[in-house]
Formats: sequence, structure tokens, C-alpha cells
Amino acid sequence: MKLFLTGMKAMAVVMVLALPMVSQAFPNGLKVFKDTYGVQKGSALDKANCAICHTSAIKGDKLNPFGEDVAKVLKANNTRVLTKEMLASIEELDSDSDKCANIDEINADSLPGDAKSLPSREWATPSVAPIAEPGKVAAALAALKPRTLRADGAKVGELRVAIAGSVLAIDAKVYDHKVTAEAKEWTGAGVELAAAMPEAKTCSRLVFLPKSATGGEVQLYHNADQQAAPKCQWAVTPLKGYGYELTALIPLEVLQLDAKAAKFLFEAATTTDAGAQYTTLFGSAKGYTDSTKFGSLLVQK
Ligand SMILES: [Ca+2]
Repeated sequence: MKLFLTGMKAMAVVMVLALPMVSQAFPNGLKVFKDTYGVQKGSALDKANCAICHTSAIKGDKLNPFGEDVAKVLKANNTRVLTKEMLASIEELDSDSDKCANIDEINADSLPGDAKSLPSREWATPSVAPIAEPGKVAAALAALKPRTLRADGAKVGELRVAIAGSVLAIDAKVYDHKVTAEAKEWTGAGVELAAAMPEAKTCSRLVFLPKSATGGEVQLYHNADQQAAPKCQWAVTPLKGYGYELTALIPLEVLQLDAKAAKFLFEAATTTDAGAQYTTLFGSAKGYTDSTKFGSLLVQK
């Protein structure tokens, strides 16, 4: 009898221990997700916890569309143990059909399984130590989450930004199949950056032309007025495969920005495929005649 009771107790212990496993379908999933994407404490993704994959954070609640895609890839691999490679395989999907790829949402700290959660138009921009030359920008910004420029879902560019002292540091990877110089320079390969103070009615714009007639130049516009941009340092290197990487150091004063401000209006655009494709990060119309559709950089001191 005593043995029987001990056995019952042991079974009860096993059952209690087993319960959380039943309600949490993929026991290592949340940790793998947070480790893979370096989810910061206190961020929206960190607070969401189970709601990254489920319709709510309540244990046992049903999977949301991102969770369903995770479940599919686990099933395809015949396992319950999630890996970062499996997560990578669903990064380009738009699980919740809100027109933002899963990876874009994760990089911008929005929820890939909730169509009501979208990347903020305010982009948290860290401050980093001064950078000596454009050749050192990529390494200095490598750990930052990029924002992606897309045309019909396809990745056209990937942008990382930081404030280095009183300088805007830019690392732009441009996936251009046909890097060209055209008769009208801005219809060939190019990267455009536009910025303004929040209350400003006009903006400053820099146009980087890696393949202009003169073999690479940068043009600065304050409104429509073209001016010289001697203080901007920049470099272009080819990417493996196709396209190029533009790194630049732009004094904030060149863009008429106050280095003490905590917020700047900002837009970025690429011209690719021999002028056939013009893509903006935040959705501004061509020409930047106004800044109403700019996103913004929130400077983290
Ligand atoms: Ca989405």
C-alpha cells in the first residue's frame, strides 16, 4: 500500500511537471527567438513574450499567423526544437499580411503575427563614438538593426544609421542589379537622404551617385538649391553578388540639423535597375517637395 501511494505521488509529481510542457508547444521557442534577434529588455517584442507566436500571452492560447508559420517549419523539419536557421527561413514571409515582412517587423520591434502592430515611423537611432573615416562605418554600425527598403516585397536596400558625435553615420546596402550612370544623374544608380528639423518647412537632401559621369559624386540640395557638399565623406564598395554598399559620414550641420536635437525628420531613397526602380523608406513622393511623409530619427543619447 505504502509503495502504491509513493507511486501515486511520483505520478502526480510527473503530471504536474508535465503540465507546462503541454500548454507550451515549443518549449525553447521563445528563448531561441529572443537570442536570435537580440530582443532588448523592455522592448515591445520582449513584453509580448508568448504573444509573439500566440494570439495572446495567455498560455495555451491559439497560434497567431506568425506562430502558424513557425509551427509549419517545425513540422517540415519533423522536430519541436526551434533553431535560428528555421526562423531565418520565414523572415521574408509576411505572416500577418500587413505588408511588412516578418524580419522588417522584428527589426523595428513590431509583432510579426499581429496585423495591428506595425513598424513605428519613429526610428530609434543610437549615438556611437565618433568614426574617423567612411571605411570604418560598416564595422561601427554592424550590430544595429537595419531598416529595409522594399519594392513589391523585394529587398532593394538595407539601411543602418547612427549619430556619431555631431555626424550622421550611414551604412546603406543597395541591391542594384544594374549599377549605372545615366544622362540625368539621378535616374542612374543613387542613394538619396533627406532630413529636416521637425518644425522646418523645407528639407536638405543629399544625393549620392556612385557612378556619375565624373566617377562618383555627392550633390547637396537645400530645398531645390544645389550646393557643394565638401564636408561629406563617403565610400562605395561592391557587394558580393550584386549591388554596392555606401558608407557615409555627414556632419549634421550640412543637413541644417541641430546636433542637440533629439528628433529629426528623415527619408531615404534608392534609384536602382538603371533608373527603373525608385524606392523610399517611409513612403514620400518623388522629389521631396515636402516632408509630410518623412519618418523620423529619434536620437538615443
Ligand atoms: Ca507582417
